[in-house]
Amino acid sequence: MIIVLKNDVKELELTNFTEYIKNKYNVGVHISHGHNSTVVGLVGDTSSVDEDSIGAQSIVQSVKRVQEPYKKANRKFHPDNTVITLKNGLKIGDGSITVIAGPCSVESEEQVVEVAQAVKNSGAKILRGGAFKPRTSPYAFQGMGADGLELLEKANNETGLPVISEIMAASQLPLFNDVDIIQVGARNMQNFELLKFLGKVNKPILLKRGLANTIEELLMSAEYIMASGNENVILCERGIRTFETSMRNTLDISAVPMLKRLSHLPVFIDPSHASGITWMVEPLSMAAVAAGADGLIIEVHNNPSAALCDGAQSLTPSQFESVMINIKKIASALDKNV
Ligand SMILES: [Mn+2]
Repeated sequence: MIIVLKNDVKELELTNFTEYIKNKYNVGVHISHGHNSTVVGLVGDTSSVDEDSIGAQSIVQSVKRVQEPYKKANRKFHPDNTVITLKNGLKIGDGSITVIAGPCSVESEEQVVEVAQAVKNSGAKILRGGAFKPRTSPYAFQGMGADGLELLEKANNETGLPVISEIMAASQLPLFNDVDIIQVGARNMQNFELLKFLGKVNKPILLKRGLANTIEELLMSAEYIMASGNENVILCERGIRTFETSMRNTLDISAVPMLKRLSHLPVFIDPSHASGITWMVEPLSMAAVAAGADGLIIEVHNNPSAALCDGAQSLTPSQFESVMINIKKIASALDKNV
C-alpha cells in the first residue's frame, strides 16, 4: 500500500503518522522524499489496514493498494530514480551511461592490468573480472578464486577503476573487501539465502536476470536484497533462453523500458552474454542505450582467442573503443553523457 502525503507536511507530523501506522497495523514503513511528493510505502501484511481511516487523516493526499508483490523495488514506493554512489564518487543511475568492461575471468596480472588500462582509456568507468566462475561444466576453468580478486585489486591500484566481481557463496564475502560492486550471476538469481545475506552487506549489488526468469521474478529477487536492508541494487538483463539458437541467448531489450517503468533501480544490459558473439556486442550496446539503459557490462580481453572463458564474445580493446565511440553518438542524441 502506498500513501501519498500532502506537500506541506512537517517532519514531526510525518514521524507521528508513521509511528501510529507501524504500531496500529504491525507493518513496515518505507519513506521516500521525492521531488514532487513524499510517499509512505507500507511493507508486510497490509490486509488489515483500513484505507478509509488513513485517507481521512489531514496530512494524507491519497492511498492506493499496490498489486505487485515487490514493494521496495517498486517505482510506486520510490518515484525518483535510485542513484548509487561508489566510494570514488562515481554515480550510477544519475542519467548518465556507466560502462563496465573487462575480462570474463581474471587470468594473470598482465592480462587484467593491460585490459583495465585499455578500457579506461576508452571511457569505461568500472572494471569487471571474474574470480569465481559458475561454469556449466565442472571440468571447465573455474576461475582463480582469491588470487583473482587480489589481481583485480592490483588493477584498481594501477588504474583507479572501481571493480566488480561475482560472488557464488556467502562464505566468499571476506575475500570481497576490496570489491566495489558485488555481482550475483544469472544462475544465482534465485539463490534466496545468498540474496538475503547480501541484503546485510554494505556494497551495491549487480543482480543479473536468470536465463529463464520473468521480469517480475527478477524484481522479487531484488526485493529479497532490499527487504534485508540493502537498497543499492542494479538490475541487469543478460539475455534469456528462447527457441532461437543462432545466438547464445536472446537479448530482451524490452526489459529495459519495462524495468524502468516498474522500478526505480538502475538497469544495465550485458550484450556479451546476451549474444555470445563478438560482432553483435556493438549493435546491442547501441540498442541498449537507445532503449534507456543506465549502463552496460561488456567483456573485453587483450587476446580473446586465448581467453580461458568466453573468448568468442570478448572484444579486443580496439573493438571496445569502437563500441564506446558509437554508444556516445546514441547517448548524445539523448542528451546523456557516457
Ligand atoms: Mn563471461
